[in-house]
Amino acid sequence: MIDIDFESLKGVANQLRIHSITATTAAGSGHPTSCCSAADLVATLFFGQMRYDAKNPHHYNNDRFILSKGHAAPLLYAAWAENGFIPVSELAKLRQFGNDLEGHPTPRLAFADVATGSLGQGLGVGVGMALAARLDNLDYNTYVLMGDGEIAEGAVWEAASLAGINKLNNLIAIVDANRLGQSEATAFGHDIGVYAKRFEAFGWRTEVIDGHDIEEIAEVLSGVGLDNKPLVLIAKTYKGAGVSFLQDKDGWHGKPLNQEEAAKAIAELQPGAKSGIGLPIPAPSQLPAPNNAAPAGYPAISYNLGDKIATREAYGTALVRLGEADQRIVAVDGDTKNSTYAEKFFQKFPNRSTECFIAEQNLVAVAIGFGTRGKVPFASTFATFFTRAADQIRVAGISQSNLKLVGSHVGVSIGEDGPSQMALEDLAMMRAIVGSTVL
Ligand SMILES: Cc1ncc(C[n+]2csc(CCOP(=O)(O)OP(=O)(O)O)c2C)c(N)n1
Repeated sequence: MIDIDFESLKGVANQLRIHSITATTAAGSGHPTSCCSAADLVATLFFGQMRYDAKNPHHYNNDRFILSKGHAAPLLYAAWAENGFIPVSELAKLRQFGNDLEGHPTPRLAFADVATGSLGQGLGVGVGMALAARLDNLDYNTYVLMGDGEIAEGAVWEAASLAGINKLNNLIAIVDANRLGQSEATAFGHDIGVYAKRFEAFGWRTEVIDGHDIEEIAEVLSGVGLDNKPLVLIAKTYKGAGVSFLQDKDGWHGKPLNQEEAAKAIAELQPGAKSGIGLPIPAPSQLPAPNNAAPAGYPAISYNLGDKIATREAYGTALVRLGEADQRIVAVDGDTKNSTYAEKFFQKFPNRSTECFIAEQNLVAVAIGFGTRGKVPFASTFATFFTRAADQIRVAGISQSNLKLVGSHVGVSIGEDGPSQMALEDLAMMRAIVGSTVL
């Protein structure tokens, strides 16, 4: 964290709130109160903590930021306007047909690595990114902002587990614990020690903080990477924070303010607001860029006419051959690698292989994370078990992810094991994915 006076950061946070309210009021829809609760966290991250080139969001060693609670998109857009990447005037086009500033972020925006908004998916993608940073010997950190309602999703805990197992101290989760969900209070409200215990159980270092105290946020963030564990900030916040008639009030989720209400809110926020334009942003360190270039060609594998080779075994052999030619290739598997034959790759290239254990939603999310970092991920398990990750796969389509899913034991081929192991429905599912090719 570089030296930025906390008063400035408080001002920027209010400016982000103003943008979020103004844009959603203009759009006539959106989630302004979900933006307001996280504004102090986002201001501190984007203006002093994260090391990145704001002119080049794709810089290979920029710190990554995943807005897992994608409905707070206006806050993300406001941050990238206040750091100078998009003109502030663009924010007024939020949610307009044909504009890339959609209601939830997608990678059509240079600063969004993945589509978010289907809650619970960001942390798994962050695990993939953090693993990719290690593989490439880069020192960027991956920050994932989640809602407290969101972390009821099981996929979050699949990801938390793998992050703990791999001691990903370059991964930072932030829980914006504003007590409220969409239709009512979250199960644990502001009893946020519950979340700390859960993350601790998964091998994380936990910090329970006041998510509106910029000084405290900055202080705990200055400890990023000092441990051999992933770090989670459980930030106690208030939904609608900063606006007296919204703050901590139920019934305001996903509701824009009308013109009059917006004017009243802005009148409260404006005196303490400050633009972020011109504030110094720490640069990414200059480490060698990874070689993510595609090879000129791939080796052919020939079999003799009449040879009988199981398709899964041929997959394992082919993946190794591809991996020899193309160092972008990484493999992930869900404790089936001796059946899918991904183990051939795991044995040959252990540093490019990740065992994700029996957690298929996370298996797919981790692969997506690798894909965002220029890798070519191959994820394998029994074909039928990919249906568990239907939503991650669907969102990968929206993200235009480079993702190879390899399912073994297709159709009724595993007949003796019974129908629970047979891949039948998955073909229909895969064929519905935008941009997909099914072989
Ligand atoms: C998987 C999924 N289920 C439901 C929704 C609908 N939804 C959008 S926001 C929201 C509440 C989120 O609450 P929280 O995570 O606490 O975020 P907050 O807006 O309070 O910051 C819900 C249920 C969704 N987007 N994704």
